[in-house]
Amino acid sequence: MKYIIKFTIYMLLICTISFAEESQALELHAGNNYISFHVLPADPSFAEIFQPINNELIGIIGSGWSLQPNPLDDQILIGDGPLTIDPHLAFTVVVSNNTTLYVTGEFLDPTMTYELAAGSNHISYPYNQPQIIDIAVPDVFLPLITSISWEDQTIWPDGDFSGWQGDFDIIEPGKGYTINLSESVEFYWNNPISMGDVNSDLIVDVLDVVRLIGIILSDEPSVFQLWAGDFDGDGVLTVADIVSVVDIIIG
Ligand SMILES: [Ca+2]
Ligand SMILES: [Ca+2]
Repeated sequence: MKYIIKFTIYMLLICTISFAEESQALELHAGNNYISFHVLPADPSFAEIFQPINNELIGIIGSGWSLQPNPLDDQILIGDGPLTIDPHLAFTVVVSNNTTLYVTGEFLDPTMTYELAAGSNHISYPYNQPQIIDIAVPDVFLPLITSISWEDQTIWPDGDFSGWQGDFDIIEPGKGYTINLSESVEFYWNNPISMGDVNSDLIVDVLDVVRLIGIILSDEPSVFQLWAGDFDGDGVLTVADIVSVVDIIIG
């Protein structure tokens, strides 16, 4: 009997860990907040995602567009902006009071790249882990970058491109960044997550094995999960991939 209870508790624990969606909490302060998402649902509709903070929402401002709540219908937004969130983009959210926006869904594709133009580009930071700027931006891009800004804080590369100067040292999840470039380039942030780290907490351990089992048993894997777990590169998550993660753990 004792073993049955233990087994049941263990299975419940596994289910709780395995089938939870990813989530992101965005703390917004009254006024303008320059943000981006690293978790999005399969259908990332602006109206649906921002509906929980509709009472505080004044507007969403992107590059050349804006959206506002419809005073007659809190299920929709009005304005000339897009209906869905492009995971590459950052934008400004204007709220009347301090509030927290919770989003559930999946981590973004960790290999995503950005087609950036010469001049100003408003881009997301697609990872749930912060990185110091020297690591977050691969060295190859330093000669092309004039500056990177978040809200009123700005940094720029040293004259000899060996490092950074300015107002911040860390690129953080949930923030939006404006990158100013001298020429167009296909940009990417350094990916801080390693293969096997299916839950993206910077450690490969038994929780990743449990998560992987849960995905195999239940879900269609997300792009992130497939990238993190498909060690044999056959396009599906199977027991062979679990064995590879266990190999990493036991060294
Ligand atoms: Ca992990
Ligand atoms: Ca596989």
